[in-house]
Amino acid sequence: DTDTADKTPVTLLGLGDMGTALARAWRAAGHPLTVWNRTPQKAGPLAEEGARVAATQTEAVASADGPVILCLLDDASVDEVLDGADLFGKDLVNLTTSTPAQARRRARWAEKRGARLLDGGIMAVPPMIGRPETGGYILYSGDRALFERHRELLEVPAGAKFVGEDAGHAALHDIALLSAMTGMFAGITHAFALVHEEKDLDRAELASLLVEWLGAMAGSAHEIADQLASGDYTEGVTSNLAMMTAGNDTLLASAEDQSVDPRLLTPYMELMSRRVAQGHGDEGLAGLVTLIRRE
Ligand code: FVH
Repeated sequence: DTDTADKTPVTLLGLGDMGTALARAWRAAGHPLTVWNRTPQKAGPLAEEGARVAATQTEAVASADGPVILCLLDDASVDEVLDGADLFGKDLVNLTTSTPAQARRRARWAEKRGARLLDGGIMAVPPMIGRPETGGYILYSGDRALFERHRELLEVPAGAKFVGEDAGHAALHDIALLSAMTGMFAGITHAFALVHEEKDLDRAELASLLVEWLGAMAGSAHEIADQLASGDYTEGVTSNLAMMTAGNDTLLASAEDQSVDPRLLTPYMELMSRRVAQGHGDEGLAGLVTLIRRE
């Protein structure tokens, strides 16, 4: 790959699995690339592919003519790496996974040092980077002007979605999506446990059915969002809590019959029953949100 004169130069700190994938995507798109990693050996293959390897992180930042991308393990490693670097006038894009509070603190921290900051949450795994057909994307929040200025470059590794000027909002969306995914994985685990001892049951077929069913049911997120927005938790309800709670008994009886511990499901089922006991059996799922909020 060769540099393309009209492409914005990129400086990338952190060459773990994700950092390396990002680096390769920018190189492949012709962006002049400077890299730095704490363990210098990891930069070797990228140097052979045409990247410039900075001797220190401070030198990498000082010489940056374009955005400085951080892709490190965690928020503490960002502190460690940027400690002592002169950030005045620099454009920082932090793709290190952070909590929303850490992202907001980082934005204030950057502002005090005269830098602009975009926070990013990567919704992709390394093999999806640089391959738009896989549907990966990166969520960004913070400095909107910075996002617009570098949009073309940010769209190289994966789709780029700006989710707001509150610096914590990319991380908050990232964590919300990962949390929902965790619940989905719990459900899939329970489903496979139910069939675990069945000799003549095709797991691959069950997997296909799960993918189809979960995809169809995920649309209920829109119903919940509409109900939360209007405050009317009965709005547009297709399956109400009373009906679903009655169905839960069948799910639990089946788990018992199939010798499966139902602990992945019962906390959620208990919330549903509590809401019904409060007299809200005609509602959809939105009311459960209020039950798990800590006042
Ligand atoms: N890999 C993935 O599937 C996920 C997908 C979603 C987003 N994450 C986040 O991306 C960040 C980087 O992840 P990664 O996959 O590149 O992680 P590692 O391969 O473990 O590399 C970690 C890099 O961080 C460097 N590092 C760690 N601690 C320090 C420190 N104290 N000072 C300086 N650098 C540090 C490490 O350096 P080295 O060990 O090679 O010297 C790596 O470059 C992450 O936030 C994920 O949550 C990836």
